Amino acid sequence: MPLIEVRVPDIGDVKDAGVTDLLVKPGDAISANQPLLTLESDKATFDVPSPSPGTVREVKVKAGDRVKQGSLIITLEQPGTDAKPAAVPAAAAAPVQAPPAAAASKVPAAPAPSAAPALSAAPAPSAAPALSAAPNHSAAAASVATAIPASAQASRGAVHASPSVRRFARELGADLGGVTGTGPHGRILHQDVQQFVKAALTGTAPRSGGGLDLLPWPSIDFAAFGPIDPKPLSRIRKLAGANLARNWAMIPHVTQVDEADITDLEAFRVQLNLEQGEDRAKVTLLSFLMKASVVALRQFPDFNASLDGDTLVLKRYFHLGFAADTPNGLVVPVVRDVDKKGVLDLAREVAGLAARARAGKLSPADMQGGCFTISSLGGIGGTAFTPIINAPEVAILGVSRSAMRPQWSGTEFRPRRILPLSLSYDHRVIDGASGARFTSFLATVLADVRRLLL
Ligand code: CAO
Repeated sequence: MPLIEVRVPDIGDVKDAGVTDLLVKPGDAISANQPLLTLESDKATFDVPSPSPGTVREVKVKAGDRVKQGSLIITLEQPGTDAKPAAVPAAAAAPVQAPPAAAASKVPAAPAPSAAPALSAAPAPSAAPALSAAPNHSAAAASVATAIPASAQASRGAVHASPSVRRFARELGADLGGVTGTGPHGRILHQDVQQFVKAALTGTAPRSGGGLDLLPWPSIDFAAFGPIDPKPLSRIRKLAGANLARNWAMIPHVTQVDEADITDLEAFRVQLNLEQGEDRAKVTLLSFLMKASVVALRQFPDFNASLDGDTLVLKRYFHLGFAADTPNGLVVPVVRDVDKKGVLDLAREVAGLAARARAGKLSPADMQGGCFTISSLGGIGGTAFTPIINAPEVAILGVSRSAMRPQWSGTEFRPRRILPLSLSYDHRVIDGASGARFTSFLATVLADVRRLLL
């Protein structure tokens, strides 16, 4: 039987990742593309699939190990004649989850991993930038995380806990540095984390006085009021929720609303679509919004930036994320170099990325390197909303449904198509006046497509 060595494939700009779950063991007969293990970095969680069918001979990693591209995962016996082990990277990693923070990174875009057989049943919601309500866990997490003084957390040193306990603590936002382990040799157990969270939520844990000092999350027996159906949050939603809660709590954001007259733009877009051939993707407003956003980002460079401590990192590239609704939650694919692409190219790329997002086939690289995000709910409805900034970006543009409205021209009311804009921005970086100037400028660009050329 030929023996192959299966190694961690190209995982984009993720330097190393922890093994959270081993999904196979020696002796298992596995099929091509079957997930072998789950890796988790600070940006994403991935299943690493098998490149081919066979029988697992040895598993070379264990839960809790750190691995990087090229690390040996398993040896695999393949049907056939005897041969020396050959090294084979696993099939491209299939993202299970990439938190919002993954959508923009300080590191320039990594090359996309080779075409990924789609393995994970779940698509890769990298972000839910505009959700306005954080899941319960995340809200609880904020309380827990702030209940323990940072100095106390730092002084604890290395903690002893199994990966499942570490994951449990992460999901609850509990810092293990503050948990007292009651297991052998001070090992932290599940119940220790539960106890820690309870203490934090009931206000009996030590406090620094500098935290959010929130009320404990209400604990209610809902079944006492009627029949209920408990539905556990998916792992994706819990991780994305934790990122949303952090972004919501840590970024002092303001949402500026405005309106753009897109009557002429819409006429041009409809005309373009009438002319389009079979091979061309339908041009939606989103492509124009991307182009217009680049014009505005050039005009207001502080919006095309990230905060790094006390430094504002201004970016000279224009990679734009867009929130895409998928059956398993939101993802934010990133279109690179929007400034260098035409509206038709963008339409094709957005359609391709959105289709892959819905099929769960986005790679980590597809969701990295973003500078600014557009969350368009225009196809669905609404008049305004408050998008949550996709950290470490400093602004996000929310777009609601356009509608025909009477506009006063000075002498008469005229029917015009009006598009509502909702821009959330980080007030540490952007002043209110700049926020209003940005949306006003954007509205001017959208009102006259010729300005896209400038
Ligand atoms: N006003 C009115 N109609 C709009 C519109 C707007 N602002 N934006 C899009 N539409 C129309 C489109 O023209 C299209 O109409 P037709 O089918 O008649 O041509 C229809 O709505 C559907 O468009 P679409 O959604 O297929 O295409 P899109 O390029 O506008 O959007 C994508 C692509 C991937 C962004 C979108 O499908 C999607 O997933 N949107 C949801 C994003 C989301 O959930 N954001 C919230 C995130 S935070 O909670």
